Amino acid sequence: MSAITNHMPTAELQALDAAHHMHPFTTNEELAEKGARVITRAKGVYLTDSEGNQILDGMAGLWCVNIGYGRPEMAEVAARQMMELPYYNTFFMTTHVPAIALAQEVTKLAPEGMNNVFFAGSGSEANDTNIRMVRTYWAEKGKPEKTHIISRKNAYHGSSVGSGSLGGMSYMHAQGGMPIPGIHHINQPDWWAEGGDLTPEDFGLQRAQELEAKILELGEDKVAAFIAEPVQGAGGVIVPPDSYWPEIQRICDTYEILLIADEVICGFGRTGNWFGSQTMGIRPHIMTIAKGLSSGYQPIGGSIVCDEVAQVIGATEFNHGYTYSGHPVAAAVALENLRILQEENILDRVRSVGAPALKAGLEKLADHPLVGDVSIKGMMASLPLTPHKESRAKFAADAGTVGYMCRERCFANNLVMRHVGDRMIVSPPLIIEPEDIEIFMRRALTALDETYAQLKAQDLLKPAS
Ligand code: PXG
Repeated sequence: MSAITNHMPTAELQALDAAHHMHPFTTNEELAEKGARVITRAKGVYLTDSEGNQILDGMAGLWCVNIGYGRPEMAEVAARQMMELPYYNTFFMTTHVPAIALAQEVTKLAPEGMNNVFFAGSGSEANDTNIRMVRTYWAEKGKPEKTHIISRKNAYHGSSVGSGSLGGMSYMHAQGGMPIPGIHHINQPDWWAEGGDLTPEDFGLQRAQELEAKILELGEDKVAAFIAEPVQGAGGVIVPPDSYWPEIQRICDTYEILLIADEVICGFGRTGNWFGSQTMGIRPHIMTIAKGLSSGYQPIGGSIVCDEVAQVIGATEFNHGYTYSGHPVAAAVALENLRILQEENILDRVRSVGAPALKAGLEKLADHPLVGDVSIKGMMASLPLTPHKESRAKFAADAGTVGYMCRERCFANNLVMRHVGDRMIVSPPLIIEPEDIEIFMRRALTALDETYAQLKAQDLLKPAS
């Protein structure tokens, strides 16, 4: 594959990038020292950088390019929609065909009784909508004190002030005055890291029962909702023990708490069903969507809302919305994405081919001395790295040191595998073929071997005491 030449030399691009472009979750020092990798194009599951390297994208961008890169139909639909109606809003009693059609299609795929969509431009925006929607719902039901929302530590729900407050990332809360009042975080169901000597089932129950304890502490009449990802994504692909979700569902039902399932990563096939809620057997009142809704080809998100909540919200004027709620080009592109997912039976293929091949490949990697476990649901997985498998030990080095080292070795081997702390994360496009999964595994194994050698050389293979 030859390098793209119709751009400046990489070093110049990197210098300009470092000079003017403020990146999310990045320091200037990193940008100036190493320079960002410049991605110039992509096809299928492969990215091409400005040096012509072909990189296997094991993250589907940021967990979003479910149908893979470079589908011409998506571009054609966008161009056609731009010619016909590039923009109009959905405020003040107006609408347009793409928003109508997408709302209909999304609700056809959603669980029964969830026949309503409020559109946003992203997952963060949609979760901000959810905060206001659940509080407005209870106020309209004559319970204005039901405002508190319970979430989980190490959850990710976005970066805006509202959604970042819902999230449970302490390093995000440390900046910019988060969390906003009325948001509470219970512990996550991460058995591998936090389960100690409990069985996964006992641990899952214990962590679910923290929700009940928090509701009782705050008062049932004060709690509006519980929000959670069916499977935590950015927190490290944490698949809860089987006992966890049934107990959470029981508690939400018992105390009349709205359940918000954040499906931004799990939605649209990632776990093998349309929604992670179906995979985990839960009945949410609201589902947050984004990412896989358009496979990242256009920015779009939203909230799928159950009939009861939508009726109450619609009975008043909900003073909320975004200029780009239901943007016609984004909606048309999302609709085309849903057509491709359905007509090409991509979810069936995930269940019968992709997920089993990914699981088999990762389980082989689990034989590597650094890999502690394989945590997997459908096409999202993580490999916790450890200096000692049997005791599930953490490294003596600062959390994330080893994960970062491994991520760098992956990058050097033309594989995108992100790290969260010392867990390696896998979330490829859903259309990845078994041959590419094999390439993934070969590159990952090389990266793990190189990381191991580096850790040995630097005497970092030590467990935390
Ligand atoms: N909810 C969940 C579950 C997410 O994963 C959001 C909401 C926010 O969506 P927007 O569209 O506002 O970004 C997300 C986003 C990572 C990473 O590195 C994950 C996300 C975003 C950026 C990076 O894992 N998830």
